[in-house]
Amino acid sequence: MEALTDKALHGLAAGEAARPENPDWTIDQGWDRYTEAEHATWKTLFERQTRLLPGRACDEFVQGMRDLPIGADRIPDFRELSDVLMKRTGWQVVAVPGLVPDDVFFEHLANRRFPSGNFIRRPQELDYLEEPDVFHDVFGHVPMLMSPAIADFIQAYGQGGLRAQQLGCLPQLARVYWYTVEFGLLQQGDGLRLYGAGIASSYTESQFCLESPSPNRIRFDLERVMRTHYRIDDFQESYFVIRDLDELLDFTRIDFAPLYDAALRGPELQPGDVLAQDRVFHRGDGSYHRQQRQRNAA
Ligand code: HBI
Ligand code: FE
Repeated sequence: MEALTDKALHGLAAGEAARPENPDWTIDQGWDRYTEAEHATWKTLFERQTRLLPGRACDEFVQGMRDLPIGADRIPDFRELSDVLMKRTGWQVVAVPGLVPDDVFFEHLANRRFPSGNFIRRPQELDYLEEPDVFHDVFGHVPMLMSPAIADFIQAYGQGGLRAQQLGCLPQLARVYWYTVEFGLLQQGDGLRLYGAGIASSYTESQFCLESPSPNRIRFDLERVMRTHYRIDDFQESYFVIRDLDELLDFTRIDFAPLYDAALRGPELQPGDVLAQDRVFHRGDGSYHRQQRQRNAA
């Protein structure tokens, strides 16, 4: 009974019948079809998130946002975003209905096309949804695609993803994406800042990731991150910190295959684990997730 679950499903989650005609899963954004209510939802999200980002988002994010045609009043038009992105880093934004199959996702990224959900979340789910909508994809990801380092890194992830699938190491590579592009922190002159799209587009987690005493903040190490499970249902228990965005460029040059071997040999780590060899910026007290576990047990 659909009414009982009250879940709107998109993309891959909506089932085979919802699969678009195009084999690459792209659709028309349908910009003219957004309703006033949908533009208003965008505005609510945009305004409250924009207030939070000074002092939290890294300089590249703020600058990217400033240089793009992204504002409060309307959901951005992907054609206008692509015009600006193309000139800066050679990327485009293409519309998809939501999550797409892994190989389709990688193929787009390898060709510098960023697949963005065209739908927007409903007012009753402003704070959390698992599916990537236009607010997460455009507000969270597109400003960072103005950075040459991230632009090259995400393309390399797409190329690496196709290879990792063949090698059977997709989980290991997906963790790298998760702990960088989605939930990454970096060191800036004046302290830690966020650059990951999952946190940049989240009202609650953009505060939690930097200010809560609960999560670990640990210096990024590629092989270590490849072994670390992540959470998709709640705030992260650990965030990984890179020195600056150029550090990501190192990973576009290396051969991942030997690293996969090392990662597969080492033990799998739980999201909250801290190791003796970790360089720890902040050792989390774990209070938030402990409370969550108690609540779930009650
Ligand atoms: N599809 N639209 C979309 N967005 C994603 O972030 C995405 C996806 N399909 C697969 C996927 N991510 C990941 O699970 C891969 O990065 C492994
Ligand atoms: Fe994302």
